[in-house]
Amino acid sequence: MPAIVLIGAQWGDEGKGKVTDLLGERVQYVVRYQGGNNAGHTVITPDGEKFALHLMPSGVLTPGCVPVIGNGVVVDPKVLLTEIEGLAERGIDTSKLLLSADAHLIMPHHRALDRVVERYLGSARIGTTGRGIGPAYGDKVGRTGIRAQDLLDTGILRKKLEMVLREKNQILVKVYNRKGIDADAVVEEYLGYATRLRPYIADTRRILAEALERDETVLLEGAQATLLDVDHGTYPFVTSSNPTAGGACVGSGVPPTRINQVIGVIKAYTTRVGAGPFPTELFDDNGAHLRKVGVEYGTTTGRERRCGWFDAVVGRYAVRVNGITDLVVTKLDVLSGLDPVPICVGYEIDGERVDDMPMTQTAFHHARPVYEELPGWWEDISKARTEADLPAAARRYIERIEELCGSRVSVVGVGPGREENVIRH
Ligand code: 2SA
Ligand code: GDP
Ligand code: MG
Repeated sequence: MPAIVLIGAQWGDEGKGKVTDLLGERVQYVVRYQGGNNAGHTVITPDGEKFALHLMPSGVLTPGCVPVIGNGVVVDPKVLLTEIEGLAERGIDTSKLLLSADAHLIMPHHRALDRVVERYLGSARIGTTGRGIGPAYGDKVGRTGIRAQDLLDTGILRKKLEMVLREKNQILVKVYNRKGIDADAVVEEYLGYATRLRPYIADTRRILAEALERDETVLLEGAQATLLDVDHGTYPFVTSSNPTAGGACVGSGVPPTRINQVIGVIKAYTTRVGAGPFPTELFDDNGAHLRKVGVEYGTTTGRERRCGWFDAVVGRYAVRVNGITDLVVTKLDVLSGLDPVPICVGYEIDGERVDDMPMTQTAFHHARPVYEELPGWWEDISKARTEADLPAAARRYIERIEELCGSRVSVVGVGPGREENVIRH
């Protein structure tokens, strides 16, 4: 009966992969509903094996769980096939994967445009992952996209591609002085992928509806995060999809009335990769500590992540916009040895104290954090499994996050491993 949504509450890389994997045994389906291979979800299995998943839902690592790539995802077929092969080589069963016939495909012109537009933007660039995500969603909304189902019909694939390339090649050649893309070569390449992807292409909307009718549990796994949402994030420094809980319905076809839990994954501090405003960003030794101890480097691109203190304004906003019922605070262990630990409780914007996300982008660019200092702790907390195992200062830190964000904290991550958690509720 129930569907559970799991989302990132900040700017991404909160540890969604780990939490999805943790829930794996309680759910029958794990569905990606937006984004593409810009995502990097890390899962470490109990025997210490590390997996970095990009398109494959994190549930693939749980035997018995069906991984689903929903209609809202943009799929680079070559990347998906490489990921399937890589997992199979490591003994993971990928045969149950379902790929929505309505999912849009990332085409060579999307990747080319993503990279060239970023260069053209210069200092105004977004800092995208260069995977073609924005241009693919652009074509989807512009109704010139090519979908997984088009791989099943050579005539349609060729017709659609030729039509879209007539325009995109003009842009690549005339605006950006790049080489045009040859439609014949792309059709040939994609027909090769079609043969291999055909067994996975399915009517996932119907399959999920039937699963819910059978009282099975469906987990809708978000990629990126609330502040990267194209509608609710720090536009234009966002991704081109809707990672927020509302996007889970659109990107999977699961109706809102089926959702009975929204889990928000939030880091005990903040990171951001790519450009855009970040009020609590640190440029000092504390920032270096967070990056080093938290190993804050992009899972997909290897880029250094920007690091800063916990921002409760962002946390409160995420609780509100997603309707979060439970927070999972990850990486509390990374804060050990920092004393005091500041939390941003509000902003000062042009001389005024503000407790909520401001209405305009300009105001957010002017936001200066107002900090409250909490006492730190020095102990290694990675072996803690119950609240009583945590030092008093660490317990207080979590309670303060609950108070400031307005949601209970159900689980606290104290290490990257599946079992490295303090369960509170
Ligand atoms: P895009 O490529 O069009 O989605 O980029 C637009 C913005 O979205 C950000 N973005 C991300 N932020 C955090 N993590 C992401 N996944 C990877 C990871 C990132 C990596 O898990 O570490 O490896 O660099 C992700 N994907 C997109 C991006 O930085 C832009 O700010
Ligand atoms: P995602 O995109 O939200 O799935 O997050 P990423 O996988 O990109 O980045 C999160 C990183 O933090 C990964 O390397 C995880 O293994 C790691 N991680 C997750 N939870 C914890 C935790 O509680 N403590 C520590 N130290 N690392 C964690
Ligand atoms: Mg990530």
